[in-house]
Amino acid sequence: MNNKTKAYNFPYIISRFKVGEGIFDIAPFGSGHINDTFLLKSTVGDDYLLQKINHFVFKDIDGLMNNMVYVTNHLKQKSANPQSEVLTLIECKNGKYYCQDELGNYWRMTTFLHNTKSYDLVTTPKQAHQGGVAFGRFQYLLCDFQPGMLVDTIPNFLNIEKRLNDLNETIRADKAGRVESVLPELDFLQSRADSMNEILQLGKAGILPLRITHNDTKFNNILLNQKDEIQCVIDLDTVMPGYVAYDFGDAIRSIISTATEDEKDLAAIQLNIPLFEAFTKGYLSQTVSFLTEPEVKSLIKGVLLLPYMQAVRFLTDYLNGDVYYKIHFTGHNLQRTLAQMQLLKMLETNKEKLIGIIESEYLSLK
Ligand code: ADP
Ligand code: GN1
Ligand code: MG
Repeated sequence: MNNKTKAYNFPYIISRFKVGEGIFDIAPFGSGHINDTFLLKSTVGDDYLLQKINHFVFKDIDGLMNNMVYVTNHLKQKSANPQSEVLTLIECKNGKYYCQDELGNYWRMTTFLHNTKSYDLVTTPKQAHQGGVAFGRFQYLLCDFQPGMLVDTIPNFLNIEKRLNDLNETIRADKAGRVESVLPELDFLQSRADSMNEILQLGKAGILPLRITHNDTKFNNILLNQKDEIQCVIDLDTVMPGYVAYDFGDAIRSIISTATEDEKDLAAIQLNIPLFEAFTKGYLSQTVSFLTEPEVKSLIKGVLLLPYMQAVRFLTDYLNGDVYYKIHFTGHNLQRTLAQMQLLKMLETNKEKLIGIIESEYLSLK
């Protein structure tokens, strides 16, 4: 056991779930920034994934878990292989799908999907194409879902106006005394603030419809099988009403870059255009039947907005003293900010080329 696993009373936590009397090896798992994830490897039976849900980030755990139950049930009804293609929540002895430990932490468990991989960095067009199919199909399958069933697990999660207001408040408070050191970055973000409002405005004007979207389509939120084919969309914490361009843009943010989201060497952040093409082809193959023309036109806006919004969020957290995202060293959130800004610059330079790719893929499928 390392320090992280020693911190919790796992025998008690596991005993709250309907998983039988197994003996488990427990180890931290994955590279998510929000929840604490552990692999429970059984010496005798099934393996599970146990997660401590970040209660600082998700204030309404009951609402969050109800969303997850509704969404997974809906997806399972439509799947030929519901056990392996959709997350399976394990029920607790209290009849709910989450429980609390003696410290007040919230826990949930899913079956562990074997022989799957998630990637922090995409390297092949096949992976990118499968990512496009995965997130496009996810939106398609949720097209007929009753939006009123879902709560907003984080209100205004991808609302850029709100994110910029938060940044401005954080600058005023300057809790960590770091504002002086990031003035050029603040100028960079401020100079683009107006143009980043377009999706919100089109939404408010009724031109872009709200749909059920994933809202956290970083590539490591899908599991691919050993052949690098899509198996399962995971991390369903933020599935709620949103604009399709958000999902498209956040996936591209994590796919098109030749470096990871926190790359220190900014020169290493280049665009891998074939991966953009492959993702776009996969995504449109699943969504062309329902996307409106304004939505297709909005995709490029999402491609620019999501790295921008991520830079705003990382910088806000840096200025707040690193209270939201997990960090691995002092300055990690600033390094992430700089990498997202660099990616945005590259995307701005190549915007017309990317628009051309979206248009020609769309026309070829329509
Ligand atoms: P976070 O909110 O912290 O990002 P995730 O739900 O994305 O948490 O899980 C973190 C990582 O754990 C994922 O990137 C993936 O590698 C792995 N993972 C999550 N669920 C499963 C599962 N059911 N089976 C196998 N691996 C999983
Ligand atoms: C967080 O949980 P994870 O690591 O998949 C964050 C996303 C960010 C992402 C940046 C609930 O996602 O919004 O885009 O980090 N999730 C939440 O890597 O804030
Ligand atoms: Mg995740």
